[in-house]
Amino acid sequence: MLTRINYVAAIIAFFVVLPACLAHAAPKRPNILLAISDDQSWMHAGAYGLDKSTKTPAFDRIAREGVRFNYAYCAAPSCAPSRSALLTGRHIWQLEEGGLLFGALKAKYTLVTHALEDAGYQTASTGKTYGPGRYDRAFGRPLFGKTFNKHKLADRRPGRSSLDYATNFETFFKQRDKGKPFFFWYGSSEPHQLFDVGGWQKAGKKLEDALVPKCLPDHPVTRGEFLDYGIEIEHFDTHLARMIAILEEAGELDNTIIIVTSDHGNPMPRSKANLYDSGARVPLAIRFPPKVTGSRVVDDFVGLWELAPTVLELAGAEVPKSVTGRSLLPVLTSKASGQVDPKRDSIVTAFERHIICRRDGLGYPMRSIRTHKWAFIRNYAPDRWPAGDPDFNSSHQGFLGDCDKGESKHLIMGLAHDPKYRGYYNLCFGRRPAEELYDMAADPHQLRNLAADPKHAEVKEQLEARMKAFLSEQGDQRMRGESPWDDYPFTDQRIFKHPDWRTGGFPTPVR
Ligand SMILES: [Ca+2]
Repeated sequence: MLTRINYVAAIIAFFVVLPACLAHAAPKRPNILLAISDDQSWMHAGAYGLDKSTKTPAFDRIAREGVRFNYAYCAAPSCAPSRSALLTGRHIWQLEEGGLLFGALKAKYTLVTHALEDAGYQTASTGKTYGPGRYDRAFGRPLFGKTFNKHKLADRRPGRSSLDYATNFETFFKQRDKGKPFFFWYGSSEPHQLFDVGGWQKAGKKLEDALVPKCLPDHPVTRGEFLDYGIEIEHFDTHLARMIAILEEAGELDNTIIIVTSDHGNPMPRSKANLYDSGARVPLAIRFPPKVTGSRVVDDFVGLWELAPTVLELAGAEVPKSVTGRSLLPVLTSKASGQVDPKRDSIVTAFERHIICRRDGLGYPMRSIRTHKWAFIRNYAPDRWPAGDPDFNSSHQGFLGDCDKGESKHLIMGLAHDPKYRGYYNLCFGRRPAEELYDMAADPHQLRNLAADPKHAEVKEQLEARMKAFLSEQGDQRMRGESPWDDYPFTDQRIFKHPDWRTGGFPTPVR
């Protein structure tokens, strides 16, 4: 009897256990799902515990089961530059025209998608990818192997994309080559302006729950706009939840690296197209158990351009020579929370040119260094207007065109003559000194510039020296006194259709 049991056990071991062990010895390469919203500040993802009105259960799950980054930053707070940096693993000053909105993504900088394809991955996308800007034909292949944008939503809302992102992902998932790992890019057009104005009432949201940055007046209009904005973030999150469910049902969830983030901060005044935290700091959560231990919150400074080398390393693909960003792999595979790598105690961000909103199409050049305690910003052309010349109608975005059209912007512009609100107009749209220094612990909304205070002269000098050393090492032309960005053409001719130079009638800010 015993012999017979041993005989059966041996057969089971040979035909069942051994093949399973062999399969384990050569693990499947992971899939990658990158979910990127458009214009979402970090503070509007639920897991950060700051915004009571915006519910993001899918992001929160990825954060809970993965790593949530408290200090994640985009390369530049503008759609195309942030995305080109993410796709190439480079800073914006290392991308020529690729560092600008309406710029150009050049083929000499290898894209993470192409490097993954060369390593045997299939790549696909739904929604917004790189743009607005020109994609170089010299790449010789599309940005993604396949694009899935066929499925549309039945109930389209104002200011919202018609795409049914999750169904498009499902279509890809069913059609994919099961013999190859995939990289799928889910790029929502939300919560980019415009919104369904007043939609918060129908959604049952409450004005008192809105989270409004302190650079904006506390007013029913700004509160309402941030609630409407939150509904767009929830839309992004709902589709992410459906994608997670598709992966889970197919048993592919734990074999998929899920990254959730946004290209930069909110599109209201003094955020997008600014290097303040509300413009440059983004939500970021990464889930990939068991290689990435979950339930961790990390305080290291990380940049979206560092996702390219990270993803390539996790996929076992070669990191192209053109990548300059450092991989996040050591932080991800560490089991620690808080400050994991002591060297990641600061980050440098940059900005050059957004839309045409100043005479001669000039940009607003800035560099910033952020530590846990301080933020320093160098404005290289303080004689220019940060949101655009006040009397120049960009037509694309109206007056003060580096700030997107929207309810808060129009409130502040409309009340510019009111002494109660004039300070907000100046704060959002007025000229700024060449140097800005903020104590981030005491003043997280960056409202009190300490740069001229002699008490802080030493810390300011130290921060700028550190920033300059990094920029010099990373080949920033501005450190050599060069500024090619104002001479690069705007590659999208649509924005020239209605050049409209006229006086706006808005007061000139006093600063
Ligand atoms: Ca954007």
